[in-house]
This record gives sequence, C-alpha cells and structure tokens, in this order.
Amino acid sequence: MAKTALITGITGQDGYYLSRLLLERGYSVIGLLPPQRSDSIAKLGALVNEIQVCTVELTDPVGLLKIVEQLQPQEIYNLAAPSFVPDSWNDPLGTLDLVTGTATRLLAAVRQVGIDTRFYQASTSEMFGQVRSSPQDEETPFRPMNPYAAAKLHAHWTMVHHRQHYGLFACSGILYNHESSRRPPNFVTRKVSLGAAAIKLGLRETLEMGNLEAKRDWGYAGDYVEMMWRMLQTPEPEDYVIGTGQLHSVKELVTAAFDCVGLDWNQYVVVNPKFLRTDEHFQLVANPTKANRNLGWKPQVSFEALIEKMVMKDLERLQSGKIAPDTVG
Ligand code: F7E
Repeated sequence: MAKTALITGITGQDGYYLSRLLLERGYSVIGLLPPQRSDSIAKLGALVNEIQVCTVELTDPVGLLKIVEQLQPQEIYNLAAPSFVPDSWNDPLGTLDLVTGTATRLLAAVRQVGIDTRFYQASTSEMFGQVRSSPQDEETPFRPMNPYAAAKLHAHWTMVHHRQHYGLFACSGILYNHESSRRPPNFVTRKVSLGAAAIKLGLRETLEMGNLEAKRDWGYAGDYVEMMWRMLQTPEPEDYVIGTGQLHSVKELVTAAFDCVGLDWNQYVVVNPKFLRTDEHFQLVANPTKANRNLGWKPQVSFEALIEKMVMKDLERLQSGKIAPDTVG
C-alpha cells in the first residue's frame, strides 16, 4: 500500500520539490493549507492533480489532531514558515506562533494519536547565528540573531524533546540556503537572476542590492529535499547539517548571473542602504560530513550551474510575459 506523507508549507519552493520526489516514489501526498489559502495550491502547477489538499488552520490543535488521526500518515514534513528573515522583525510573535506553534501542535497530535509517524522538522542554519567557529556541524552551539532564527530554534528543541521524552521518530534537517527558480523574488538569488535577465532584455536599467560582501553557503533546493526524505528512512532519528561547505559572496553571485547574460554587473548594480541588514553573520558555512557519511549526501548542482539555471528560467519567463520585470524584492 502507498505510504501517506503530510506536508505543511507545500506551496513553497521546498514543498514543490519534496512533493514531486514523494509522488515519484509512489507516496500519497497531502498538503495542509489554511482555508483562506487553499487556492495557492495552483502554484504547484501540474502536480496539483496528483496532490490532495486538507484545509486546516495550522493554529488549530484540534483540527490538526483530527487530520493526523484520520489519515494516519507514515511521514510528516513540517516545512511551513514565513521564511524571509527580515519580515520576522515586523511580526516576531506571529513568526513564533506559526513556526514553533505548528511544530508543537503537530508533534502533540502524533503523540496523542499514538502512531508510528516519522516527523521531519525544517530547521535552519540561521539557528547558529553569531558563530564563533566555522564551518558548523551538529555539535555547534546555537546563537540565533533574529526572531525567525529564535522561533526555528524553539521548534527544533520542541522536536528534540518529543524524540527524547516521548520516543517519537522525529528529526531536524539544519539546512543552509537552498535555491531554485521557484524562490520568491525577494530572496537574493532570485532577485539577482530576475534582475540580470530583465536588464539583459532592456526591461530594467538597474538592480538595487544590499551588502555585496555578505556570504552564504548556497545549494540547489532539489538536492536538499532528497536529504529530508533520506533522514526519515534511517533506522534511528538523528539531526543533520545540510549544506555545500562552500561560501560565496553576493558579489560572486551577481558576477555569475550577469556573466550568464554577457553583461558587466558594475554598470547596473547599485547599493541601496534599505537592503542592508543589522543581524548579519557572514560565516555560516556547513560541515556536512555526517550527512555525507550516513545519508550519502553529495550536492549534484554547483553554485555556477544553479545560478545559470535560474537566470535562463527568468529570461524565458520574461520573454513569454509570464512575469513582470519589476517583480524584484
Ligand atoms: O539573503 C544578502 C543578505 O534573503 C541572503 C531563508 O531561506 O536562508 C534564507 O535566509 C544574503 C544575506 O536569505 C540583498 O543580507 C544582499 O546575507 O536570500 P536571503 P537569508 O536571509 O540568508 C536561511 C538559511 C533561511 O532559513 C531563511 O528562511 O544576501 N543580500 N543584498 C540581500 N538579500 C536580499 N534578500 N536582498 C538584497 O538586495
């Protein structure tokens, strides 16, 4: 019989790639969506016909309990989060409730129903925050620097407590930045791929950026969802750091993107202080040795190939009129 997987945050970038992977592996995939956002399932394109949607408020413990009881899923992937970090300063409590609250309510539902559901919590390298050593691994202390990271850390510990105290099969993937052409345009990789493509086509003149010296460990989202799945197939639940182990600056990103369209970025990119951040930390880079050893982690798409793929997709979208050239965050 097909396994059932429940996914929160199914309409996001990771939700798309994970759903596709699970469907390919014969799962019955069910997305949990708040009633007022049920139309957003259309974002999944052709996958929509193969996915079932359950409408429920993620703030509703009874609703979540009923769904878990009724569907008895073999796996739950908790991906839902307002994941654009600067937004969390405007709504720290809302961020906490969605991120930590959803994890806590779902874990409680699994415990109360008493089934052998395996639970994946989407944790983040942001939890490491102000690091004192690089690269980071599963033993690195957490020093979160913003409300998003603090909420994710609370959710992470809640998951650990359910594993240790109640014996649930629950684990976290501590994922570094992972990107694709499905990233919304306010995130830096997509902002740059879309900006370079729009400038190439003569649809825009400049691209306003924040700190060009900021560095990140960027990988391809499609590679990372494979690791989410593998974590739930292991004999014992354990947490894993997932990243490429390579740091690149925003300047390198901009250079790579403009190179793809044969332009010199220096002539188009301007720094606007409104995109600078005060909670920055530029040494967040993964040591994925454990994932490499236990899960066979090996990123398939290089930084350069990822950026090229994104720029080409945005050129195509702009040329076909599928998106507006000023859709840049
Ligand atoms: O920024 C710098 C910015 O917004 C990346 C989320 O998935 O990964 C993501 O969080 C870097 C930062 O992602 C601009 O200052 C420069 O250093 O793409 P981002 P993020 O904040 O790293 C982590 C792991 C998560 O968990 C999050 O949910 O790029 N940067 N200039 C800029 N960033 C933006 N957005 N826009 C700029 O103009």
